Amino acid sequence: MKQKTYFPAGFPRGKVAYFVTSNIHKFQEARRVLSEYKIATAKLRVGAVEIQDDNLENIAEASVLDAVKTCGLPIFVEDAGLFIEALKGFPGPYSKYVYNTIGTKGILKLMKNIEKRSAHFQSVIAFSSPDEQPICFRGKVEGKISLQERGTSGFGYDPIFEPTEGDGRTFAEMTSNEKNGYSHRAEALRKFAEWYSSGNKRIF
Ligand code: ITT
Repeated sequence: MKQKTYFPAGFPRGKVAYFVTSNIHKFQEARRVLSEYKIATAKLRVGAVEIQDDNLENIAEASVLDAVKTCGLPIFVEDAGLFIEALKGFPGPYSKYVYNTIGTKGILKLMKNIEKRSAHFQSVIAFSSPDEQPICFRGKVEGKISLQERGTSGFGYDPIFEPTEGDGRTFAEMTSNEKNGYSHRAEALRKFAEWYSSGNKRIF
């Protein structure tokens, strides 16, 4: 006799990817992009180490390995940073600390009288499971630091970042869908989604 499977109400059916993050904005961006590939995203909040390193990939790999140990599930994490050319890549891997301390206003002060305003965001997604080594997917978006904060959507440095391929608006002046058309995170997520849905892994 065929066995019936019952799902609790609201339980996502089909392909699910578990995203360990404390950042609701990152989760919402991921949910939209992964849904283009018919993958549902579940947010897990698991304390994971965030080591200090100059390299986003090392940070993402260390965090995914630590989180897998705690939750015993196939999961992914994402580490992102803003790299400003005139500041030799600052804040880069220290983006969260810098955002929480001097914030976007502090960055604009550091950039006062600096004409060369090129910058880019980088994103690294690291996926792992209890019996698999981490695999990483990268994304990058070029742009520049605006002269002042503009816009109210998004999060973090969005009000001061204008993507080069856009129309001059900052990420914070775009809808989430528009940001996903250019962003570092969406690029890394799309690479991850291609791999995840192509049968390279067990799918729950
Ligand atoms: P996790 O729990 O997923 O680690 P987080 O907020 O710590 O979330 P990151 O370490 O990846 O995220 O990012 C560091 C900071 O960089 C983040 O707090 C933001 O201030 C900024 N940042 C990252 N991605 C951004 C984006 O798409 N737009 C604007 N700012 C961003």
